[in-house]
Amino acid sequence: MNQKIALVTGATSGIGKATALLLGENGFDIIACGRRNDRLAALKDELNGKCEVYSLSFDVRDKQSVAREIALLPSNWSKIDLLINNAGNAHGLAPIQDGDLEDWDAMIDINVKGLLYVSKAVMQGMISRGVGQIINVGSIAGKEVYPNGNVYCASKFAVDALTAGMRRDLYDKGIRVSQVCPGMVETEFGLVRFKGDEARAASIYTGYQPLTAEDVADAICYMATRPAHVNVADMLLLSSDQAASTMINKK
Ligand code: NDP
Ligand code: 8X3
Repeated sequence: MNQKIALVTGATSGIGKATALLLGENGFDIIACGRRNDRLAALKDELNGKCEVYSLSFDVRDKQSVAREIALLPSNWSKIDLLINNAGNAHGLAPIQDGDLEDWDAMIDINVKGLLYVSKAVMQGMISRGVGQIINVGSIAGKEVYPNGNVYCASKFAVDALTAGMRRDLYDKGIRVSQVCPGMVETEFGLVRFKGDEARAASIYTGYQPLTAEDVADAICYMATRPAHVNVADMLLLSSDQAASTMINKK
């Protein structure tokens, strides 16, 4: 095994998958998390020969399952050095008065409570060892609210607040806490937000050059490979064609 272990949530797709692949090529063994087992198996195959991979399948909304799966890690996988809290999505894009309660629950339960459940389960070991790093995947949506973004933006503002709060509570315990906040990234995010409507999902990435999942993984890998005395606390990462949430230079 390599020397360091990274647990990546949402490793079955998009930013999480790209991050698991890149960290796996840069000195980390990977605990890959997600609900889709076929994709976890495919990721393990892709990383074969580059690093060791342990797959964990759970829904981050299920606090018992999160705690159990992480507590039951074999001893050679239990000393997690790096946690990437990436699992999350937007569900819907509607004015607040038309919002769907199921969508609201999903965004709060996955993006906020799920991040908390996973962090709680992982940070105990980091605290007892006096070392660790947690990188949360926030968003430009956690820096500025855009029309119809209401609850998704609130969930990412919560990630922004939790990142700051976790850093304040954990910095004197040897744990670096930070966040990367991407703008538009072409992943399955649009498909999830628009409930499988491929044309609508594609439309948010056309006419300009969005970020790729690999661009965000590159930023995360940079943050994760700084010397121990350096914490890249907060990184806003935008496509050069994007200046703000609602400012995209479409040609
Ligand atoms: P994807 O839809 O491609 O990936 C989402 C990942 O989250 C999947 O691996 C999915 O795995 C996992 N996930 C979703 N719900 C759950 C759940 N209930 N339990 C466990 N895992 C879950 O989107 P992105 O890669 O774009 O999104 C990753 C993160 O980046 C999110 O936090 C998102 O908010 C953030 N982000 C995305 C941006 C973008 O424009 N794409 C911009 C800024 C931030 P599975 O379904 O297998 O469980
Ligand atoms: C994803 C970016 O602008 O679609 O967090 O909310 S945005």
